Amino acid sequence: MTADLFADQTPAWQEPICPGATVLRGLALAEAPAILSAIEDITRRAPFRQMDTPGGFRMSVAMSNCGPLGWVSDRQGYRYAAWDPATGEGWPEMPEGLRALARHAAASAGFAGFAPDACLINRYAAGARMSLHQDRDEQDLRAPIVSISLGLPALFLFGGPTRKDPARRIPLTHGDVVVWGGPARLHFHGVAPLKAGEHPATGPFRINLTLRQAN
Ligand code: MD6
Ligand code: FE
Repeated sequence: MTADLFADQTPAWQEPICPGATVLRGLALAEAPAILSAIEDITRRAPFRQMDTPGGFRMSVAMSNCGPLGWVSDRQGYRYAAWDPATGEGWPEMPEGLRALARHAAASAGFAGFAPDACLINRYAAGARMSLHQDRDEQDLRAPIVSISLGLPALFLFGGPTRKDPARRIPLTHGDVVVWGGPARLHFHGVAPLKAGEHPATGPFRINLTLRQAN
């Protein structure tokens, strides 16, 4: 056998969800300890907080950000902001290793040249969930989103271009990365309520980072 026989095949650790969306199993595993330690520094300066939706609900997921821009939500709406509304300070810097990992993940999934300027950090405790939504607050929808899962496992709900499209349930575990773009960029997605548990790296939490090119 020669390697050429497999040249057009996707490696087993890359699982296509649909055109434009791919799970990269374990791609962040080696860097998970460094990422988690960076998140401790980041969230000392920009603490996790539960934001309010424009509709007046408090989100069950606690959030922070790093990078030039951060995603925020309040009664006024969803947007990207250069300052943390909780502290009035700029968001902590995006770690170079995280930026490089996201760029590598995007390229592996077919999106070369990804240059994230925002990283949303989500922390799920038992019962926390994210209802089906589209990511559409970014300027240039040609850029993909790179999503890194750490800690407790979760069920990622992946639908289609309209809210009523049936959603697939994709288990994501520690170190998995999802890349989302092209024809899937505006597909509805969410996260099922987190099951209680204990993970050696994150204790009772799931941490998800989504890196975006927001501006
Ligand atoms: C989460 N993720 O996994 C929430 N959005 O905690 C997202 O909302 C998301 O994982 C766009 C692309 C990938 C994602
Ligand atoms: Fe999203």
